[in-house]
Amino acid sequence: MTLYQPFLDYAIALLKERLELSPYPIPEGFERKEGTMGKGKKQEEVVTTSYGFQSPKLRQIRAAHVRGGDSLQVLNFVIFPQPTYDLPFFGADLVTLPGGHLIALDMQPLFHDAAYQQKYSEPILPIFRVYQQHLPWGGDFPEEAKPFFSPAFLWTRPQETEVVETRVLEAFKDYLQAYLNFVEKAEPITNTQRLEEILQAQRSYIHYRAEKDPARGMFTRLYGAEWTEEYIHGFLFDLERKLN
Ligand code: DBV
Repeated sequence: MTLYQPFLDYAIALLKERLELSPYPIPEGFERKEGTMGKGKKQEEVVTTSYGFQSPKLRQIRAAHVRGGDSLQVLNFVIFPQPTYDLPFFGADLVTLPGGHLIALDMQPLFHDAAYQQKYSEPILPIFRVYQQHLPWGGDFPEEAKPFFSPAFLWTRPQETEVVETRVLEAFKDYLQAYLNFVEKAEPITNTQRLEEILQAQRSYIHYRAEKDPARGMFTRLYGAEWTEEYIHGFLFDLERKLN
């Protein structure tokens, strides 16, 4: 069992229980990829597996799971709603590197006005506050990424693996449940101007994430530039291509 497997198992089970789930296509060659990291005795097999689902309100639910031994584990799990809803993105970036753990968990907002925050951030703040007591702010992160996070952004760098296995897992479960409550309640947007704004906000989020993907370096070293760019634009952040 690897560190983030219980997160993935929980998420898939909960999604199946609460949504009308169907598969989301994973382009050929990206379901599973193997490579090696390091040299000599320190060489380590690294396996990346991908998961994709969709539901009537959620355009793409996808996960990338990287397993490369105790000092390289990643679960990047994102939900992209249909752009006919004003729902935020569910974003989890759970990363373990030789230097330690790095946890980002949020309902990433499309807008920052008071009404939007009241609808999609305030209900999460009580959960956020509970976990924040034990999962302190993780410090510096890219200034230009700030517009993409909500006031309930849980950003932390736990020292202990046990904290990831317990509190971070609990936080992940609570955030995902709360997100699915939003999904359940969401009504389609009909105002054409609002629909245009939603699409614009989705595009700019996905463009940013594809452009600045912090995993680009790691994937390029493991699997080469061609595979990596195709994985990023053809699966991880694929909205632009799907609109064409
Ligand atoms: N991050 C991804 C995807 C990953 C992934 C698709 C499949 O968006 C992994 C893999 N994140 C990943 C890795 C690292 C980080 C770091 C491997 C470590 C990079 C390194 O140190 O070599 C949140 N993720 C980070 C960082 C932040 C985030 C702030 C550290 C700072 C940095 O290196 O940029 N999640 C990340 C982010 C957004 C988000 C910037 C923006 C909207 O949702």
